[in-house]
Amino acid sequence: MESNNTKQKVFSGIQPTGTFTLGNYIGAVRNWPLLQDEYDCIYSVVDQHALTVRQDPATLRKRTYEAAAMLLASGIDPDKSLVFIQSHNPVHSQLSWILACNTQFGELSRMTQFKDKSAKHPDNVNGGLFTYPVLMAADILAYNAHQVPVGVDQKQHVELARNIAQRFNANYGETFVMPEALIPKVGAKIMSLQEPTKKMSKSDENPNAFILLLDDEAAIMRKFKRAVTDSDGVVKYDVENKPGVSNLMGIYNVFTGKSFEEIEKEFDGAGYGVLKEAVGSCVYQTLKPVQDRYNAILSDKAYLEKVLKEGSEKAIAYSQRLLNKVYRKVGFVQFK
Ligand code: ATP
Ligand code: LTN
Repeated sequence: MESNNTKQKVFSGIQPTGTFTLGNYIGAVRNWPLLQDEYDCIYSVVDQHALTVRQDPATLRKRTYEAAAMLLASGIDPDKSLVFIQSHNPVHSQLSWILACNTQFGELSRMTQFKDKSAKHPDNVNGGLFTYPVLMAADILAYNAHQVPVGVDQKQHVELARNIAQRFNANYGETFVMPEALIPKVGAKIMSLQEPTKKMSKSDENPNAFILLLDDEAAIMRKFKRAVTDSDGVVKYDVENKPGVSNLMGIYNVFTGKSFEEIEKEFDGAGYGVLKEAVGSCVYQTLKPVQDRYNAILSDKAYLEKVLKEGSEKAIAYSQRLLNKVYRKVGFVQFK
């Protein structure tokens, strides 16, 4: 990433809370490499965000490397984009404090992810979980990112980042670019294979509910075979009345490029078993090369560490300048 060119910036992050799911891939990660020619892209493994839920330290460390390897395996090219670990750049937390002082308690209380996660972990409703979206706003605003490619569940957080940026700009003068959520037209919310009205999530207790990017062929085929559909046996795209079948069709559409009409025709009279097998097989075909690249990258720790080091050095240099500007604007005495 060259800091002196005029390309707009893209920022996105993913938590190292487990192996990525097909939902993470379709809704977010798969789209990230597609932006690297048009934009200066900055992608981060957001380990600080992961800490809002209790983590085993050794597992978190391992998953952080794995997440970085998966980003590279998915097509992010470190010669074009920055890939780094969030905690390696202190600017995120430094900016986060300033932004927190410009965010209202009421705004944070309205965040649905906070409500969901505090209901899920009632014994650990910590301050970090509450201020999570402020750190996310800092991630985005620290690079003056124009576009933030995410799944639809993160739209509310990006909107909050916009509100914070707008408020700061109004109080202190033009400082931050107004970021926009870049949400894919299809696949912005891949549903659980077991409860198709719920988002597919890597932290689901039922492993049949999600496809992991590292699942082998047998696991992929088995999970699709067991996917919950309905009883009328007609392959038709109707999210409201046929959420399970529509979810499978959405996945098939993303990987084959076939329209819903074409898919309906292809499986006319065939029944769900045939559809499930076709979906499983195209998912496996797509994931196999990603898995192979992932294994190669993960086994070359020196390469991975080099990429992450270079990524964080550039990320620090870029965001530090913005932080200096923010410090000046709010009235902090310059450190000499
Ligand atoms: P967790 O289950 O630990 O809360 P998660 O699976 O929701 O995690 P995140 O790390 O929070 O994953 O999300 C990374 C990116 O993947 C975000 O941009 C998010 O919008 C996207 N994403 C997550 N789940 C889905 C899904 N089911 N469909 C589409 N996009 C998704
Ligand atoms: N909150 C996001 C992860 C995330 C992110 C970001 C996404 C942290 N910081 C900045 C986009 C931009 C999530 O839970 N998926």
